[in-house]
Amino acid sequence: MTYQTDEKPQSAGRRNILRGTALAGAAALTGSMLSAATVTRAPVAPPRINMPGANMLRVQQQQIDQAAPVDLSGLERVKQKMVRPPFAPKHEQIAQGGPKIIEVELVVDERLMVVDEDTGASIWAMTYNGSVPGPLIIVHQDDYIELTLKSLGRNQLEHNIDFHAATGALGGGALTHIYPGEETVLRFKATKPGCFTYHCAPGGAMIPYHVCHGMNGAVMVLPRDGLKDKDGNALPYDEIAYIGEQDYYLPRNADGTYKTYSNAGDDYAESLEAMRTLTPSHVVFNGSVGALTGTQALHSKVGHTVLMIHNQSNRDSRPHLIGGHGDYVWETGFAEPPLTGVETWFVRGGTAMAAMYKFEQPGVYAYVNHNLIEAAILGATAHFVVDGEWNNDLMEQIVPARQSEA
Ligand SMILES: [Cu+2]
Repeated sequence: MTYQTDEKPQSAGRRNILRGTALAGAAALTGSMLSAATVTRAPVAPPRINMPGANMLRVQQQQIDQAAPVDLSGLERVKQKMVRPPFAPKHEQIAQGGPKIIEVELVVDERLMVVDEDTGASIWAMTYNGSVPGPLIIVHQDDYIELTLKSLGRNQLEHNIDFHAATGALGGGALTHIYPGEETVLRFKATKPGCFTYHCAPGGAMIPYHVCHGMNGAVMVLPRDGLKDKDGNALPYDEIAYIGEQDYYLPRNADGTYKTYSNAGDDYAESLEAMRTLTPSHVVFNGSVGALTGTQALHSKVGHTVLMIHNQSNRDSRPHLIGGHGDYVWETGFAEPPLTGVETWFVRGGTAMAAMYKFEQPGVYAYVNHNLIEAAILGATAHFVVDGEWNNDLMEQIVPARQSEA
């Protein structure tokens, strides 16, 4: 793959229209967001709470060392090129042939990102391939995912990856710890069909710290014969919208402005203090306020079916497509028939899930977290701009606004 480290940081295109003037009174920071002074980093040692003990890990390592070898030499290998969200990698909806080994590469990149242009809020994000969320991986049930995980030499912290689609060894988290400048390769079999989150999980409080700095993404494991309704009819889609919802807990100064830091990891103590409130400063889609609105809105057309994949690695959410519906919704994987005709669906924190909708009317649709405080004030809004012909049978304005006699 061609991972570029010199891409511009992600930033919001323009204001999210649902937010109105909510932040008009907030102090706007302009110019450099970085302090010019070089700050000496305090050592960041992960607390060892909630970690498996050394003895437990030794036993697991013995089990792994004694395992019988497996021969997968007969399987076809396919490289899957990762692409930036909200886009999906090239894939077949119905598997051709038998199970394959799908090779993917994720590069850990700690980078300064703008969270909200209006306030200057920023974060030293911890990313897979430079984006929040990390790239979407798509395979079919019983395929193998062979991941090369690399960490850029200029990074500061230890990272790994826990795949909820995987079986054993903390989702691979126990086998993928790497330091800056290192790489590791993990293979796992995708035995369960559905959408699954993945996230960094280096241990203890570092787990939520990394996840709340953007280090999460999704894998979609399609049934080999594609998506189906409850009667077994095929449910193909025309496009995928991959939406990663991210809750940030950004430390503030006494005057309410957001703090800035010189290096990844420098915000550790203050971030943990903010995270303990369980009250996010921002809840955004795809890394920043407005990342999927305005010039960066999602596009579709009447008659097109979109599969919306929603990832939330840390917190519950409740997406709603304003003016549309979830024709088919898979909240808990593809093994069960989908819910149908859903108004607002549910994303269990620590989950990726999928909702399918065929657009019937043109115009602008807001895709929101229907905790509307989170949508309109904290940032969780995306827009679909849909081309096509208006259908007066579905909706017609009979009387435009006029002076009432009442
Ligand atoms: Cu990490």
